Amino acid sequence: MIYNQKEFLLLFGWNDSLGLHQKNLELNQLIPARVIVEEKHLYRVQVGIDQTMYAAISGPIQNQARKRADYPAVGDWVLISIPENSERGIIHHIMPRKTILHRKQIGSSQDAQILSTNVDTVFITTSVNDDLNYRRTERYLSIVRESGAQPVILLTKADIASDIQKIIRDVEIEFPGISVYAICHDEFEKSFFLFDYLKEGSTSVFIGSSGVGKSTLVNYLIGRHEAKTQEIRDDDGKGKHTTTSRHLYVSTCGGLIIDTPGMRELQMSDHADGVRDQFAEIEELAQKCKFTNCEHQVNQPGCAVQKSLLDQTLSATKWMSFQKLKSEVKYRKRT
Ligand SMILES: Nc1nc2c(ncn2[C@@H]2O[C@H](COP(=O)(O)OP(=O)(O)OP(=O)(O)O)[C@@H](O)[C@H]2O)c(=O)[nH]1
Ligand SMILES: [Mg+2]
Ligand SMILES: [Zn+2]
Repeated sequence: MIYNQKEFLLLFGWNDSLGLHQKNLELNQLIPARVIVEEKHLYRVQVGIDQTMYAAISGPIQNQARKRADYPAVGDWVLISIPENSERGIIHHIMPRKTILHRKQIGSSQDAQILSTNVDTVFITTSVNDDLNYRRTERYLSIVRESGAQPVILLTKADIASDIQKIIRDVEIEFPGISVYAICHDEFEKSFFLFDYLKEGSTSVFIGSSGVGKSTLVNYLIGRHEAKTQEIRDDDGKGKHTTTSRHLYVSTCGGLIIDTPGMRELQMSDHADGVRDQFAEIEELAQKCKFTNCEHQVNQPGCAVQKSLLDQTLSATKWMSFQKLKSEVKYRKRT
C-alpha cells in the first residue's frame, strides 16, 4: 500500500515536466520511484516517504539496452509496476535525466560510468591534507561542468589546517567563479551554507577521493550513523575505500544527498567539452596569437599565451593543467 504519494513526490524532487512526460507516455498506471541504490542489475527504489523496495528492470529494457546509460542509475526517476503478491517491483521506463554525472570506466571498456543523475549540486570534496590537489580538482570541475550540475568546492578537515582562511582564498583565486567552503567534523552545525544547497526537492552529491570525509558529513546530514566511515591509512593519509556503492538519502535539511565511493582516478576521455568550457579563458587567449597554428611554446613570436604567462595574467599551474588535460583528451580520442 502506497501512502503519502504527493508528499513523497515533492520531497524527492518530482516535477510537472516529469508528470507531463508520464502522461504523454500513457503510463499513468505505473508508479514513479526514485533509484536510491544500485546493485548488480537490481535497484533499491524509493516509492513513498518511508517506503523502499527492490526493483528489477523489465525484459524490454534489458533487451534494448546497448550501453550503460540505457540502464537505471542512482538518482534516476523510473516508472515501476508492482506485481500482485510480489515484494519486488519491475522498472519499465527511465525518465529523462535533468543532469548526468559520468566518467569513463576504468579498464578497457569505454562505456561511460554514470556516477549519478538528476543532481543539482556536486560537492567536489577534498581534504586540506595532501589530498588537496588543484589539478585533480580541475578534473572534477571539468566532469561536473559537463554534467549540467552546479559545482561547489568543499574543503574538509579544516581542523588540520594551520590557516584555513588562506587555503580558501588560494582555492578561490585558482577557481574563479566557483563557491569554496571549508568544513570540519567538530563544527558541522556551523556550516549554514549547506542549507542554501540542500533545499527540499533538490539533489546533491559528494564526490572526491577516499577518506576525505564524505560519509562522515553524510551521516551528520541525515542525522544518524548509517553510512560506514573508517580512519585513513597512517602511512600515506589515503582512505581505505570504505564506501562501496552510491547511496541516496534524505537529509535533515530536506534536500536529497548522494554518498559515493572514493574515486581512484578520473579519466577524461569524453570530457572535451567540459575542458573547453573550463578553460575558455585560455582558448580565448589563444585566438589572439599572431599565428593561427601557434603552439604556444616559449619564444614563439606573437604568442598571447606566453605573453600572459610572462606578465602573470595567466597562472602557470592553470596553463599546465590545461595542457595535461588536452593531451589526455587527445590520447583518449585516438584509442
Ligand atoms: N580531522 C578530521 N577528520 C575527519 C573529519 N571528517 C572526517 N574525518 C575522518 O576521516 C576519516 C575518513 O572519513 P570517511 O567519512 O569514512 O571518508 P569517505 O570520504 O567517506 O571515504 P570513502 O568512503 O573511502 O570514499 C574518518 O576517520 C573520519 O573520522 C574532519 O573534519 N576532521
Ligand atoms: Mg565513504
Ligand atoms: Zn600562442
